[in-house]
Amino acid sequence: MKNFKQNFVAAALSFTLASVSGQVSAEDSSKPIVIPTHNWSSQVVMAYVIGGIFESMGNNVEYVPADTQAVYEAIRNGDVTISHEVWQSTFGASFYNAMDKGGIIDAGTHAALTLEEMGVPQYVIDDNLCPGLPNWEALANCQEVFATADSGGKGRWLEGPQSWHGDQMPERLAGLGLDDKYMVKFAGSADALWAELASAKKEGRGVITFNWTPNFTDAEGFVFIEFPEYFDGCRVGDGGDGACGSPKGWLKKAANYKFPKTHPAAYKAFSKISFTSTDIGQMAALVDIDKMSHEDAGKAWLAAHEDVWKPFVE
Ligand code: TMO
Repeated sequence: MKNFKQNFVAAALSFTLASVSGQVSAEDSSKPIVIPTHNWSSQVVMAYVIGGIFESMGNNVEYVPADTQAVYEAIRNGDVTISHEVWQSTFGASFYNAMDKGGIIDAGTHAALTLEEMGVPQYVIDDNLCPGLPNWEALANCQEVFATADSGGKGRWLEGPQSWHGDQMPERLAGLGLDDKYMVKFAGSADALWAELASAKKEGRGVITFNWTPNFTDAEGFVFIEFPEYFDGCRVGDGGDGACGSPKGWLKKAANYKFPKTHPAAYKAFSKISFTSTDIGQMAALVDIDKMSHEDAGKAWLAAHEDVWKPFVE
């Protein structure tokens, strides 16, 4: 017994020394890392960027289209491995709800700061189409500037797909006392937002759409409306009256809790990945301005920006 114990201790000690000197490191599993794709451009391009980074390390990856809110539950139970764009305003609650249930981990925060908010193109401000903007109170006096054929005489807010925020924007209009003057229309896709911005610009007319930064629209100029400041609990879904804007937020990465164990090298790289507003704006622009496919855009971005991503795999 004594000999066995001594041998065991000696073996454990040499194992520890080997680890410390870097001779032992676990191999990543050959099982695919499952990366979700959603319905806005930077997210899909970044899926291929991060998938390409994992492949450059010898890993296998798989892409699955996923619901933008339900994906956190899918990560928690292991059907999906990561999320690489967790936007605070839109997905913070679903992310932390999943964390409360157990199985999803915070894999770090991108350098980019984010805002997801209703706003107007730069020319609406420059041409003074609604005096007082971007202060939200100016909206009360110019609903006709933002009226459209389908808005019943009210001003129209073109919100993103309803799968992103549910009834948050109609609730906000009510909370602000603007619901007698404005209505919300949900766009069927992000592309419908860009099509409406393009046609309004061509006609020189006022338009209010949901948008976000970082995005390809940063380059041209998009002005977010300034609403009463966000605080935890101000939204109707969180018990408030909804009369607040969106938080100036973070952009996080999330992973299934087993990912660091099954794919230690890929997880290490993923934990280091941090994209800036410039990086993310470029990824969106390759699709929304240059009209590349998401997959080609991911490859093109990787080829042009090795200086950005190679340090993540070192
Ligand atoms: C989550 N999004 C960037 C579309 O606001």
